[in-house]
Amino acid sequence: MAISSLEEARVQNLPSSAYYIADFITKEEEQVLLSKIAAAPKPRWKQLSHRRLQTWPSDLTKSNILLDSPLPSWLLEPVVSRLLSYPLSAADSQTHIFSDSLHGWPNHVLINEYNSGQGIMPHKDGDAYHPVVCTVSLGSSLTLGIYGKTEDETTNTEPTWRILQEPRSLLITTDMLYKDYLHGIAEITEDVDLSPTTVSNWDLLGSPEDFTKGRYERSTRTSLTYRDVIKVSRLGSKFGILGK
Ligand SMILES: O=C(O)CCC(=O)C(=O)O
Repeated sequence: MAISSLEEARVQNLPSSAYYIADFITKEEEQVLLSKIAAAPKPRWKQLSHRRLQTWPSDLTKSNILLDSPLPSWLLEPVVSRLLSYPLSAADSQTHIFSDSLHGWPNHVLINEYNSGQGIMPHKDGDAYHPVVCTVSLGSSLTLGIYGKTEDETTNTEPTWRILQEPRSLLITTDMLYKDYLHGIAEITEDVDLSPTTVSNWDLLGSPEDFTKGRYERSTRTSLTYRDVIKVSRLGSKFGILGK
């Protein structure tokens, strides 16, 4: 989707803020990313009970410190340069989504692979990161659930809102949505009850015709989540911070 500022991609009907850009990358770029991910040495994958995970450039230490190391070029181009090229608003062409983060761009990427039926429990991403997550989806669509609070301030067990993420799309979550709400992916093989009233970003979808039956059968979906880790150690390896 060609946009001149992120404001045009803002997801309405959600706590602030989420932005959704369909066709953020091309099919060819999606294939290159999938082949780079597949080519990573096997020990790069961490098998979790309901998904598998690669962490680039490395895991954080127990104190949430990133040992300084650049992201590989295939994770930077084209995703990061394209991401930073979108102004936040048309009125200010100099300010992008990472302008007020400490390092000014993402320094960390988690790659999650979900087979059909797999997902991730509702959670918050916490304060190790600047409160912006940029997610590029590959391979399959699925819905991300956002969990609101009930009147007695407990978290709902069912998602209050759902964001449909198509392959090649970019989703940015930030502000209150990042800090105050849980997000998760249900462990189901098919997303159902999909419609303009039940999907928050329906108006921004690239291929709404794929969902007109109101259902979508999932296949393997891979996500790349880009974040800026706040604490970075340039001396980490020298002084043995790793593992402490
Ligand atoms: O795969 C996704 O889109 C969500 C991943 C996620 O929730 C996380 O890494 O914290």
